[in-house]
Amino acid sequence: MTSATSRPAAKPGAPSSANRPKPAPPSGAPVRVTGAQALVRSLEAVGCEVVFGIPGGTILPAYDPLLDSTKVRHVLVRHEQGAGHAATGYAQATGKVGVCMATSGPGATNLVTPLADANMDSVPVVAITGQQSRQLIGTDAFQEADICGITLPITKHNFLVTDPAEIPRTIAEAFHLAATGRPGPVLVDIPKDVLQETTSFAWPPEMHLPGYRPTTRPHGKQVREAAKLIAHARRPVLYVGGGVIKAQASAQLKELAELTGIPVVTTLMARGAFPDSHRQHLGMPGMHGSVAAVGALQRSDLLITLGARFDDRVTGQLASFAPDAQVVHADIDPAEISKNRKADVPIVGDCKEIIAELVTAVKAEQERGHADLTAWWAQIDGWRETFPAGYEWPSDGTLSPQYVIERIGQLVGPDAIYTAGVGQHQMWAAQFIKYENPATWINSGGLGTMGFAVPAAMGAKFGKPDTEVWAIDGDGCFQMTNQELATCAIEGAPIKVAVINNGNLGMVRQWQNLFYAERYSQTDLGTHKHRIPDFTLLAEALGCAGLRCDSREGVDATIKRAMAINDRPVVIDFVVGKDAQVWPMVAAGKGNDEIMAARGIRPLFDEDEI
Ligand SMILES: Cc1cc2nc3c(=O)[nH]c(=O)nc-3n(C[C@H](O)[C@H](O)[C@H](O)COP(=O)(O)OP(=O)(O)OC[C@H]3O[C@@H](n4cnc5c(N)ncnc54)[C@H](O)[C@@H]3O)c2cc1C
Ligand SMILES: Cc1ncc(C[n+]2csc(CCOP(=O)(O)OP(=O)(O)O)c2C)c(N)n1
Repeated sequence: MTSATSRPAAKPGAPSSANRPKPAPPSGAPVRVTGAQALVRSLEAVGCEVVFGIPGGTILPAYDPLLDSTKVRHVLVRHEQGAGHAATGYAQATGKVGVCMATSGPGATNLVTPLADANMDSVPVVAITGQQSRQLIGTDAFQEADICGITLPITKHNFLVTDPAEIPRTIAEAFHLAATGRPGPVLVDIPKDVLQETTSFAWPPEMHLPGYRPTTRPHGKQVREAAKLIAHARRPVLYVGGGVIKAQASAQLKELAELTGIPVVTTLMARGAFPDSHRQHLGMPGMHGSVAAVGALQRSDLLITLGARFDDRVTGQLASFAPDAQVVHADIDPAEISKNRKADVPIVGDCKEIIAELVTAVKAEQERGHADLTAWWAQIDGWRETFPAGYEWPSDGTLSPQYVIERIGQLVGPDAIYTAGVGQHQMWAAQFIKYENPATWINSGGLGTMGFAVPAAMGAKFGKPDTEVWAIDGDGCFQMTNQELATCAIEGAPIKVAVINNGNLGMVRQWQNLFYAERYSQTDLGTHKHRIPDFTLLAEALGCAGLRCDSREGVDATIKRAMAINDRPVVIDFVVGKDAQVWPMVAAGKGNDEIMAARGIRPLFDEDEI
């Protein structure tokens, strides 16, 4: 939980200039407007460019003035879950706040999954929901749901607005809360009669967020302590997380890494924060991480943890994780520090500022000498040589899913944005596409939300219309949210979707293969046997181009055909084998020492190797 998760303060406090939103038009003397008009004007004033949503009874008053806005574009999605993930994709691609809107009751509850998803992955999203009129709240009125109560544990903050005069301030605060400190989702619930009532509107409003002062500048003493450890550690690792991308600190990270020569690992949420082509990059740690990344963390004597949160998919069994390592932990959210692993040197602040200050402090420390990392690199290079990333071609002659994903990465290149669903295809997209730039890999890490890829790609495309956007999806995931392709086709978002169609809920099947004696309970989707649905026909029906490929020879030509179609979205049905597995793997609940480089090889690390 973030430290900022609390109910809004009831009493106004003294506004601070740091808290005040940047002045933006319209400004000047108050004007008489409806609450709905105040909402749209406020969205314009905070710089909101696009809202993903669906109208309905209680939010309808807001949709009327939205029709006249020349600054805010509304994208009519097909399902509110799509609106929420699109807002997340937009936010992850642009670094700005993503916005979604829904009516009360089912519209609002359909946003619950994307809000939980954004909360887990620290994504700045503002959700605006209609609510039943004030006098009906608590009466089980039509489409009434206590969305503030429901989303309290899965938002950074939420508001129920009971006075139309409060709308500008609430929107300003919602955007400020979503984007600052540890980013996260904020929900603003507005009763219908509050939207209809007349009020006066003036911008900028004064914000009242007493107690909300995220620390961005690190403490100098802690930075110097960390620098001392960094300069003298013999087996250090830069353990880089999604916070480095949120802080837009890739340049600072590269400087620190090159200054110290320390190996770098990037979590699933940090792929792209450090170039994959860089010699010091060992890849992803964790359950499906590279052997070198897992090994380096495990044998490290110092983890320099930057915007990462010691997630269980990374640590494996916590008690045996990196047993000899001291820990420097830098995070903007103090609640993360020592949450899972005790920090020896905690540093609270923004990663950009922290890393920049670390560079200065390490330079000063290095003048007094520093450790030789030659032996450490020799050990790491040994792992890299013995266990390079790779995969075997299926023996039954079917198409290799890893090959398809690898070729997409190679042909489309590192300037594109890639999104993924959840499952085997997601892990292969993390392993076999080479990321060189931050914010080019967008996925659902913390919640692991199937169906994320297509709507997130749609949101990313609206945020970055000139960038090629590819959704790498599974056939299971695709069947959860593919209807947003109709939105993409109608609204002009020509994304590409590569459905890695193995006919199965592949990741679950892999676990059944390994841990449930090959008893495949309810994981065969039947798509291979019956071609139901036929993804190419479905694509055409949704206004997209539909392509199919089931042979190695056809892969490059099909990807190139898709790249050449830019007047509508493209769906490629890549029919692949069902038996491919994601390797390496640390089984759930096991220690990282038991990493399996491939089936049957365990444990990897012997005592005498330490
Ligand atoms: C099927 C599946 C398999 C997975 N396997 C793996 C795996 O093998 N390896 C792996 O790494 N993950 C894996 N994951 C993802 C995993 O569940 C976690 O989502 C992920 O490891 C968390 O990444 P992170 O530690 O970088 O934290 P994030 O969730 O990205 O959190 C970012 C941290 O940075 C902080 N922060 C935010 N902004 C700033 C700022 N400006 N300055 C400083 N700090 C900031 C936040 O407070 C937070 O603590 C898997 C997920 C799925 C669905
Ligand atoms: C909404 C949701 N339901 C269930 C799961 C559990 N789950 C994780 S991966 C997976 C299978 C995904 O199948 P598919 O999309 O075909 O991808 P593949 O693993 O085959 O690449 C399932 C069911 C989940 N993560 N999210």
